[in-house]
Amino acid sequence: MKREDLRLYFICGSSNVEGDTLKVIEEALESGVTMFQLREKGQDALEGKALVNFAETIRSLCRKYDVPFIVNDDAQLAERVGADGIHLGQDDQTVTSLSPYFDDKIIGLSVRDRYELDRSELSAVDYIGTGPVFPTHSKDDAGSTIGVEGLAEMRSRIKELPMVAIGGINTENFRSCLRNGADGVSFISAIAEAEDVGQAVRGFLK
Ligand code: TZP
Ligand code: MG
Repeated sequence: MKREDLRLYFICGSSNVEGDTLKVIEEALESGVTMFQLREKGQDALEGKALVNFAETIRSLCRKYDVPFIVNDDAQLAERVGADGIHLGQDDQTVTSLSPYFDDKIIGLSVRDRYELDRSELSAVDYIGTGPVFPTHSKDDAGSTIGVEGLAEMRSRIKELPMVAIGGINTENFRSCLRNGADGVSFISAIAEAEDVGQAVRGFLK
């Protein structure tokens, strides 16, 4: 994985978008996001064959724009659709229990603070996602915010390990994340709920 891939990391599932999710994802890819994660959650989350088809379509879109395609939580799905990587949380399967498929794939892990860091096996991890930095409405159990101070502290502990910031990040506050040790910023709502997706992405790239 290239550290620069984390710069503008878009995370999305069908419940995050009011209209056509695939259209939003393609527009974001076309406009310059550098990494994409499928995070299919919630009451009406796609399942079974519909989820596989959805993931395969997104994988093809990501290939078209040469953007790494990461699947959240579901290693089986990631492997089945030929994803470029997996992102795991502290309550998901451990990074060391992944199949050999992932040996040359990108492995991301959510690590919120030093307590989670202490119990994380980082030897197999390519990057960590740290947050929520700011308040978010996209994850019910996101917990309290860590602020940019939390990012700075994490950076001092992890040394050179790539880190992406997450949670409540928008065009106003993303620079403060980069200034405090994040290699990149990730977001759901700032792009998924934007009136003009292309404009939102370009607002970060400027
Ligand atoms: N993990 C911590 S906060 C969060 C996740 C998945 C949600 C990020 O969404 P948003 O809309 O960018 O705040
Ligand atoms: Mg998870």
